[in-house]
Amino acid sequence: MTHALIVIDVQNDFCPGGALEVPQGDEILRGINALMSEFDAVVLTQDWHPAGHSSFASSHKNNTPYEIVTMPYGPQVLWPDHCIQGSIGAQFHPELQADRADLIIRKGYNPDIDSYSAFFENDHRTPTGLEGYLRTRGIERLTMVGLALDFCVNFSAVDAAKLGFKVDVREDLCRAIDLDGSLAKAREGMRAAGVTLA
Ligand code: VGL
Ligand code: ZN
Repeated sequence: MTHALIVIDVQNDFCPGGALEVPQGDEILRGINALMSEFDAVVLTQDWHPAGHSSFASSHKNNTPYEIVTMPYGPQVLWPDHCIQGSIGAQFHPELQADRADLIIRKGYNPDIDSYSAFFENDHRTPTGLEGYLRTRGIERLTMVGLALDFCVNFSAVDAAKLGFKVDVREDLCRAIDLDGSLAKAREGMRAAGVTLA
């Protein structure tokens, strides 16, 4: 079975010292690099927001980071400004072997919709194109690693399973934000969708 490694958002802003740091986000770099040669394909995702993105608390008059607002497409956590297109924070962590990637897929570039998933924006309908790429390459099985386990890895894994891919999440090569129980909820949702947590 053709098997791809999907590396989610291993970018400076999600690592210690970054704008939206995920605790111990940099601990997974060596393990991810070591895994790359075992796969038929390696895909990296890159959170890639325009300045003033609607998911930033700074774009809303009366809100602060980590509050939840209702957007036309549903609830949305408001984040500190992060992964702004072209910024250092949006670059992959310098120790990630990004040269090994067959494809880099960017997401979150639509100013009005966030995109946690590598497959669909947060309206759960607008595709990023990743499904077509994987299918045309004959890829049926995905292993996911990266940041953050309870947001972008979670949404990507659930969407992939719903699309019919066989999905493993290597929890040891992920780190979580864990906002108000989001990690426990994410684990539950991934299991319910048929994702294997290893
Ligand atoms: C992410 C929050 C906002 C992630 C991206 O990569 O998990 N989280 N943007
Ligand atoms: Zn983001």
